[in-house]
Amino acid sequence: ASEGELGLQSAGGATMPWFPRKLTDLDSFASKVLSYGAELDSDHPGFTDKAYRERRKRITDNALAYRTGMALPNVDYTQDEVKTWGLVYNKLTDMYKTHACREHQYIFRLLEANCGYSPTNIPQQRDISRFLKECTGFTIRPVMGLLSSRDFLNALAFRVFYGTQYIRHHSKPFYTPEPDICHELLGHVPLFADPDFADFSQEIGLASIGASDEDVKRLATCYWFTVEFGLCKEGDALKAYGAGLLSSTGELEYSLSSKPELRPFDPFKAAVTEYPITEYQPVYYVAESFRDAKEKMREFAATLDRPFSVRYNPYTESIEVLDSK
Ligand code: NLE
Ligand code: FE2
Repeated sequence: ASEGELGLQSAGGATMPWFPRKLTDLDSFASKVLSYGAELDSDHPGFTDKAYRERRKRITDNALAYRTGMALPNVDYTQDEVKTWGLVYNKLTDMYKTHACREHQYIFRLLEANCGYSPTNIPQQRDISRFLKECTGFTIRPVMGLLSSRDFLNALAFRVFYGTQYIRHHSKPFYTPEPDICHELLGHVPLFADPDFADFSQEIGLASIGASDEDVKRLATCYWFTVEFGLCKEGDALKAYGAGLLSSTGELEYSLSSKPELRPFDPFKAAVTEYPITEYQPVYYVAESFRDAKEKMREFAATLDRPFSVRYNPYTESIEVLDSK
C-alpha cells in the first residue's frame, strides 16, 4: 500500500497522518460518513422508519454530489418536515430567552432578519453560508451524516462547518442522538457568527491537522464539552452555548437544573473525560468566556506532540506547515 492509502504522508523527513492542504481537499470528506455504531442505531425511530430513511437518502444525495465552488444545494422541505421544525423552533426560541448565552440570542435575531429563520420556514444553507462568511469567514457545506472526528475537526481549520440537511424523525422532536437540521441551524450556526467563538473553533481545528489519533481523540473530546455541550458564565448566571443543548429542549432544561455535575472548563481535564452519546450528559464544563476558553485551548494545543505547527492562510485558503513549533 502507498503512504496515501495508509493515510500517511511525509514532510521534512517526518511521517504524519494525511491532512487537507487546500479547500478542495475537503471534497473527499462529505461522502465519508461513519456507519452508525450499534449504540447509535438502538431503537431510535430515525433508523427504522423506511419512508424516513428514503427521504433522508434523497437529501443526502446532494451532499454526495457537492464540490467546493458549486452553489449550495437547496432542499424543498415538505409540509410535515416544516411542521416538525416549527414545533422545535417555537419551543426552543421560548427557552433561549432564559437559557441561551447572550451571543446566541443576539445573532439569532440577525438570522431571523437575514436568513429566513422562522417557525414556518426551514432556512437554506446557501443563505446561511453567505451570512456567516460576512460575519466571521465561516462557511457551511452539506454532509451525509456523522464524519470521523479527524475529518470534521480538520475542516474547522479552514473555518468550514459540515452541516446535515435532513430533519429529525417527527416522533421524537425534542431530543435526537444524531445531528440534523435543527441541531445545525438552531444550535451551531448562530455561534459561528461570533468572532471569538469562530476563533475558538478554528483553534481546535488547527490543532487537529496532522495530529496523532490519540490527540485527535483528545481534541474531539474538548470539542464535545465546549462546542457541543458547553455552558458559560454570564455574571452570576449560567447559560448554554453548546449546540447539542441549544437544539434539544429536553437537555437544555436539564443542563441548567441542579441535576448534572458542573466543572470549570479546563481542556487538560475535559480532554480525558468519558461521555455518553445517546443520553443527557452527566457532566458539563463551564467556560468563563469564549475568549478565556480560546486561550486555554491554545495552551492545551501547544502541549500536544506534533513536530511542526500550522497556520491557515486565508488569501490562498490553504494550510501552511511551519517546520518547528
Ligand atoms: N441531542 C441533540 C439534539 O437533540 O438536538 C443532537 C446532538 C448531536 C451531537
Ligand atoms: Fe454538532
